[in-house]
Amino acid sequence: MRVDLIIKNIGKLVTCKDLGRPKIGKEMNELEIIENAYIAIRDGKVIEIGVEDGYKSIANNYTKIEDAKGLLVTPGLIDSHTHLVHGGSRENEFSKKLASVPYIEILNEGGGILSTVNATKNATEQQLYDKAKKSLDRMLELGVTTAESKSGYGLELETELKQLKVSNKLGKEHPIDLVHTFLGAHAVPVEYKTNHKPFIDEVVNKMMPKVKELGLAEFCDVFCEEGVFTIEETEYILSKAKQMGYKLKIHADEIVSLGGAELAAKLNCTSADHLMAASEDGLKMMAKNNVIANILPGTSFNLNKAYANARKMIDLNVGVSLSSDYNPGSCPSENLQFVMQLGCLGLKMTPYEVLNAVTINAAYCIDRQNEVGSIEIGKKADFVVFDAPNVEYLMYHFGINHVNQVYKNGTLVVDNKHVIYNN
Ligand code: IZC
Ligand code: ZN
Repeated sequence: MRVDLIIKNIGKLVTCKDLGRPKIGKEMNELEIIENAYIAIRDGKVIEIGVEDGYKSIANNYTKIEDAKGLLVTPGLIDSHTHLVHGGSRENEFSKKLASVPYIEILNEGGGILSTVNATKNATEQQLYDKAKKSLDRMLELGVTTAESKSGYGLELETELKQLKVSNKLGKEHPIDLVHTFLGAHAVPVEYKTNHKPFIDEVVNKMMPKVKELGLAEFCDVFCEEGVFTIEETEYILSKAKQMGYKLKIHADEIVSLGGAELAAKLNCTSADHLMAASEDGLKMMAKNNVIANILPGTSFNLNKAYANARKMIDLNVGVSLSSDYNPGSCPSENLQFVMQLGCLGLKMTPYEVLNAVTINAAYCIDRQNEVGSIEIGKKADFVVFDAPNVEYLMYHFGINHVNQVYKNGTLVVDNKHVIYNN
């Protein structure tokens, strides 16, 4: 048997084992942890997991053997909600934000998302690529090996396509695998403020078919919020998207309780994201229809808002995932480890729940559960060696990067905390 690589001497191997569906309820607080483990890899995939020196019987002269030095190994982390590709930044709005001017008010004055739309329109493809690549390198150094990436800073065909092309190119060229989402209904351009209909028609009749035809996005998402898109508008856009073959997501009940959770259940969305203001009925409907609750506590932290009620979601058997929401407005940080720490400190989730939420449940959130999210035979050899003695330590010792090494498809891409892949 040919074995390309063996990682031996893993102090604690946390597999985040796939149950064949998202983890819910008490399952979220369960982790399989194998002590003194090794992983064997061939062609970028895991082919064997064992303990102690069992690897000696499968290693041969061609097998590379690496030593994890007794440290903690987890699946590569998955960031299942990002606004990765965009021009510019919004620190010019920071003082307003600190003076408690609401996020939606800044947007309605033509700032916020609309200012990033301008910066994205004015940026070349190369500029967008270089900026997003820098963010991806940071994510990789923090242990992320798969991420979702949304458009939504064009609000017209040409710029939406530009963003999605950059995203797709990065997905092919960067070690982090990307899953692409069309978010044409991210804000209403100023000229359509009093009449959304012609803009929605552009999104549905012009942008969605073209993006689909070019194969640039597999999910469609809408920012459903008071002052942005209503429940009825969101339902219309996403129903059309479903007919065109998109899988669905909603920015739901972030600031105002509009019934986004209920709509996500009705449309069988893969996930509903944010949910700080979601109703209990909506959450129950999500549980029934297997919609993942994708919580973004970095945004609550940054906007100084209440955290989503993760404990209730877990009690109601909703599958919970966590992600960064990395974007230039409400969460200008790529740091998923900080989000994990907020998962404990802000959402009151346990460290085990948090780890399941950024691995296997995050994989379900972007429909990649067959490839990633757990360390198991047949899945991609994506994993992180943390300079930590156990899972709890990752969330307890906050504000620093615990990563030592990152492996993507069985290749070492981060060593000593820095990217080392060739590009
Ligand atoms: O650029 O503000 N919430 N969309 C919805 C965002 C945040 C991104 C942004
Ligand atoms: Zn978002």
